[in-house]
Amino acid sequence: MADDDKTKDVNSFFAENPEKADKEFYGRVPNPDRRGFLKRTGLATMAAMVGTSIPFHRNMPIGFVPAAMASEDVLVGKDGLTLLNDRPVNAETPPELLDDAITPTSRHFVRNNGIPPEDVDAASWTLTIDGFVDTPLTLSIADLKEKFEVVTSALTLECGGNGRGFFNPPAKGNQWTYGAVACSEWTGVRLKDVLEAAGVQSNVVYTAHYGADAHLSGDPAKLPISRGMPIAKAMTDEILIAFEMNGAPLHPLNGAPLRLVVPGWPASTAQKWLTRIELRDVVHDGPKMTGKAYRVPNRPVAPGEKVETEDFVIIERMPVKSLVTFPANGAEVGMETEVRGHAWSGDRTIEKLEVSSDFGATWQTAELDAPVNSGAWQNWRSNVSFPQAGYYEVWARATDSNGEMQPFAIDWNPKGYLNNTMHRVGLRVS
Ligand SMILES: Nc1nc2c(c(=O)[nH]1)N[C@H]1C(S)=C(S)[C@@H](COP(=O)(O)O)O[C@H]1N2
Ligand SMILES: [Mo]
Repeated sequence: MADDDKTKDVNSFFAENPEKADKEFYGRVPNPDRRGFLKRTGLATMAAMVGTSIPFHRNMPIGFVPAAMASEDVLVGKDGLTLLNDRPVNAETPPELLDDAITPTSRHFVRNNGIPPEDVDAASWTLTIDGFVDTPLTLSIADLKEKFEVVTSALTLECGGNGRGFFNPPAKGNQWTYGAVACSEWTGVRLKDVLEAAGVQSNVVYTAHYGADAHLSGDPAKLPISRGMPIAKAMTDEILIAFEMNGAPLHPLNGAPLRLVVPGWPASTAQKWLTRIELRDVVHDGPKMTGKAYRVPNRPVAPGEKVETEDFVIIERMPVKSLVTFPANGAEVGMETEVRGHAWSGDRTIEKLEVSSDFGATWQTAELDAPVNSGAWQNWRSNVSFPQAGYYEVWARATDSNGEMQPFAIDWNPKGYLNNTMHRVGLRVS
């Protein structure tokens, strides 16, 4: 790479060819155990990009991208998201920016495990359906639109690790707080229709999903993530192979030009940059399907307890949960205010939403809308009045159609999945 290129965007060099970028900047290939000494040219370039010298540059790990350079470039087209990691890009949405019934694309969270493909061409993109099918299919996006019914629905996607940041003892991984959840309007064809067209053979038990993103190491033989789901789930009506998000082509960070949308299950099943779905006669074993990834212990465990890998089971549905999206945490309000938000529960519906403004002593039932369609979160609102000025917390708790209610305290697990504790919002009343 030419020296003058470096001043443009260090992230794209690391994205395109991480090993080469590391060599250019640090003079050797990445080794997570060792600190790297920036080469003189690399140091000069980084200093120019952050706008001053970097006194502690000797302590920067190899492959390190200063946060000051990272935040702006990597979230083009997103608005107000909090960047948790820039390589891979992980960004969540503050709850008060999730107030819309339908989440705008600019506020849909981003959870990448690898490096997205660049300069994708929707016109030449294809999706292959193979494995145990009667007729393997390779379909363009135009084929999908022509051969199958095109449907639009609002669908909730939540990362299995949403809320991980509140675990104690802490769980490793992105420290998501509240905002790895969204409900955008997706347009596409039903996965079920496409699988039926290929002919699902009787021995099929599981799907395997493949996307076009690259592994962080740059090794083309490695996949960042490839998950799947039981065939019975795959054949449900709500799951889409989507090519539009909120009436426009998908955002590049959300899987353009084609992705799966699997409402109610960990969003890791919703493969982005989708290129292939394989039908298998055994449970899938791709990256992030095995070990402890997207798995929880098969029994309740004490906080901090060590659990053997063989005692972990694959997460299926996401649990009952709600968010307060208005007012924002820390807001000043009058003696009476509307409180509102959303609630959802895997592939169930929400029956009841209650709010408390006296630390859980009493609860009032909120007005709760039906989902706009199956797979969408439900909107709720309630007028809350306060007896006098001071500090209050508004708590929200949802109960689903199976009678399951959100807990007050975290049900701890080693990897920090499925945190569905009540959302609490602090308010100053004057
Ligand atoms: N190809 C691919 N698909 C992927 C991922 C990924 O890293 N690569 N991340 C998964 C995870 S863990 C989540 S939570 C969702 C996030 O979707 P979003 O980034 O559109 O919000 O995408 C899923 N699909
Ligand atoms: Mo995720």
